[in-house]
Amino acid sequence: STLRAEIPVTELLKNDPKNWGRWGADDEVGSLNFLTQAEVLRGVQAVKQGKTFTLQVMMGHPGGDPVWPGRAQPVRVNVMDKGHYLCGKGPVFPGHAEYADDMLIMYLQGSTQYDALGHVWCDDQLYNGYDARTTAGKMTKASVLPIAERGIAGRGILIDIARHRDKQVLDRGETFTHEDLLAAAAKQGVTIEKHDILLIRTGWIGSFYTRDKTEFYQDFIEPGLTYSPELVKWFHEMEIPNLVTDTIANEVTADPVSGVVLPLHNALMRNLGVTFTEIAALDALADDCAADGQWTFLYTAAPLKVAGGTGAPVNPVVIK
Ligand code: UVW
Repeated sequence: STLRAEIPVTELLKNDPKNWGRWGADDEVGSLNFLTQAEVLRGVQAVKQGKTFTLQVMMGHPGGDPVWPGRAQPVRVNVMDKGHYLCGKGPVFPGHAEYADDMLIMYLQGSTQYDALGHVWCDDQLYNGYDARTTAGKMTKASVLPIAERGIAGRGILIDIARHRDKQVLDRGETFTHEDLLAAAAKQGVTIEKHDILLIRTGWIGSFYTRDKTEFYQDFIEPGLTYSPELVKWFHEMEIPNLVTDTIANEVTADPVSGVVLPLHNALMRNLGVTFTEIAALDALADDCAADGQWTFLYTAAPLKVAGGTGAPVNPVVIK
């Protein structure tokens, strides 16, 4: 099967750089450390028009909610509504105010989300060398909480690979590299700068809502970035703090060459501490950028503060 790795991921990545220890033995936010005050101001300088965009996919979309196979879609449950009052079961307050309540049951990666740096690992070690046993029960190292408490702000840049290839959406398993990102950026008339928050549009998530779901999830292969030592070196040298894509896993799910599944989760997230934002809604932003030619902006995100969480839902806000 295409999902059977022939070599261990650690063997594949053995010569790749790591940022472990770069920000101290206790660091849990990794490459977000690159987003200094000066970088936030560089992001603010990218604001030219005052247009705002939100990047979370809708939860409870009539076309379904895209999730990694095996995870359930978010479920919103009404707990209290007018019906309870009509049945005489609603709480009666002095003055007769009534209210509605509901709750959400979801995987923390079941919508647009930030992954904790310890979300994926290999060789029993998480980002910064933390022992993988610290994930037992709840994450006590490299959970999403330090990322959520820090918040994310900086200059964002959108690279529209689908547009670059004159497509609405990339094909299943279609790959691209950092060289393709650079070529697309050149066509867009922008330059990816050091410390940019990198947003990549493939059209994949936008296509989910109207597609047959069996077809969408077939073999669970997405389009995406592919692993290579050169790509990892580029992310390392560019000091990219945050990778945001409109796919479920931010990379082509299984490396077509080695068969290893999720090598970039290990090469970028675990080894370099690059934070991953997945399942982002980028179509409206991309349409607007294509229309006005402005592909850079202030990107901000505040994932939910989930203690011990392996990830957290988020609704990033972009200001152009
Ligand atoms: C896995 O890597 C399993 O999930 P995600 O795509 O949410 O990071």
